[in-house]
Amino acid sequence: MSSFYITTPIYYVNSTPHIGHAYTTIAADILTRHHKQRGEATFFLTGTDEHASKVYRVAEEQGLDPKTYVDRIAESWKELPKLVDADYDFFIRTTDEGHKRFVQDFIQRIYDNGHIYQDTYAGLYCVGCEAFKTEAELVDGKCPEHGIEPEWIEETNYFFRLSAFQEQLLELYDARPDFVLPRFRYNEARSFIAGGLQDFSLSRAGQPWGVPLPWDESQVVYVWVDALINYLSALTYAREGEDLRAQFWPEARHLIGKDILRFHCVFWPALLLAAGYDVPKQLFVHGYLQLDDRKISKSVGNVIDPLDLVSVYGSDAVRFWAVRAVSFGQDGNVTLESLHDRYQGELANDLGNLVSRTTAMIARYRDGRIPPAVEHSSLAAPIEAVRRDVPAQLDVFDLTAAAETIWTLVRALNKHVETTRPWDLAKDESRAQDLDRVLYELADGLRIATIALSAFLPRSAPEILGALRQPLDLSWDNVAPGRGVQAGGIGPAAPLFPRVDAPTAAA
Ligand code: ME8
Repeated sequence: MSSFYITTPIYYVNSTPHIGHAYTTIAADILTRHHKQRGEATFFLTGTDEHASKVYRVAEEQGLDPKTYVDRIAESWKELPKLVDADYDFFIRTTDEGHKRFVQDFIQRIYDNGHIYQDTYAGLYCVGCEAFKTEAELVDGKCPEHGIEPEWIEETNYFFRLSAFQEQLLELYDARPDFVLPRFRYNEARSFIAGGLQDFSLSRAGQPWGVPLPWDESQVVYVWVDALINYLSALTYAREGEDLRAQFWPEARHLIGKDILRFHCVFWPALLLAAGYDVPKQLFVHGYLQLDDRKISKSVGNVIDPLDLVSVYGSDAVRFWAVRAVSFGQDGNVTLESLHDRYQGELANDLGNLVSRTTAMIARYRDGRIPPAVEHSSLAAPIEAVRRDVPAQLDVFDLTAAAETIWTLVRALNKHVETTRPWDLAKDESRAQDLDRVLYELADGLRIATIALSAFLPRSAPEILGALRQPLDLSWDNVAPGRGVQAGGIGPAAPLFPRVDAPTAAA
């Protein structure tokens, strides 16, 4: 059985989640559900990054000791996946004992392998990025990502010999052209490596919050190193008494936003090589959700709370909109109007009405029983496209294209209703067979579209299958024509996506 291990970034807990965080979590969940449908053993990891200086500072500002603070706020981060129906397998917190132990072991290995040395460093540190910045990276003296002035830091630290890994990383990139997707991100990472790599400080002195270095407890592990290791540490303690590394490493696919490309595409593989581990299978770097061309972020102050959207439109609609509003991988502007329009136009009208019409016609014209299967469905082409293309598109993380492939089938089904006009066929007894055929094609086509959509719409899909009295077997093998069960007892389905009045409802 093949294995599929996917991760989201572990999010900083210096504030609460916004729609940008939900975005990555939703994408990871859709991919996991889809791979599960293909019969693969899946593992979906998400969690929180708790040892950042900025987390420590927020705790201080609130007059709390950091552990009390992170324990409290971690709860609202655990709500995020639940809110969007992301069915993760493990929620890692970097303050977990199992994680801290593993981090120490991991960097001890790098130390023992001779890739760490002591040096003094002075430079500008952006607490937003939790990284040192060069003058060239600043705009008007500020970090362009966070709009804040970096602080001058001068410390004697332990350094990781990243520069020594340049050749090995280039070889890796050359040998594996799909190591990083999309291609333009691969190129970005590769040219960063080719441009020369600087050693970086792997520890911080004088900061009490973090994982102590095993060989010098006066320093803590640099938060980014601590955080990256989560992808491996989780596998060692997520399931008591089991080491999931045997099954899931190096099968990992890391899903990240473009803000953290270098850490993941350059630092992380180098750290793994230094510690004697295999590098992950693949990284996918997506773009930013923006409002008026500005990244949605806490520091810009233009956040959208996913809770507001889910409470009005439901989690399926938010998930669907997330993959359809912006081509996955690119940056894109999102608006509440676009969510409203997709909800109304695509979910309520295209899909919701199709379910209502199909079930109502089967109820009225055939006493609630799906007619016998037909040999060659008129919808064979769009069905075959779903069966063949959706897995291929999701293999390259093209969630937007996969959703569009399925929607082409949904639209074809609606068109089939309009062109065959079952209500006219029903008036003519001599056309009973034609009506049987159309009703079967609609029910079976809708069943197929629903199974394919179940990764995107995990709440609605079982409802649709239920309305069609079909078994709740989401296996991808069932995405094939003619497998519909000739079920009876079908009545007109209740509306799946009830009317929502104004897009401002969630503002
Ligand atoms: O960087 N559009 O955590 P973080 C799309 N702790 N995605 C967005 C987004 C937006 N506007 N805003 C946030 C960290 N994201 C580190 C990660 S991993 C070892 C450590 C998503 O809380 C996107 O996935 O700043 C981005 O990479 C991530 O949230 C950053 O989350």
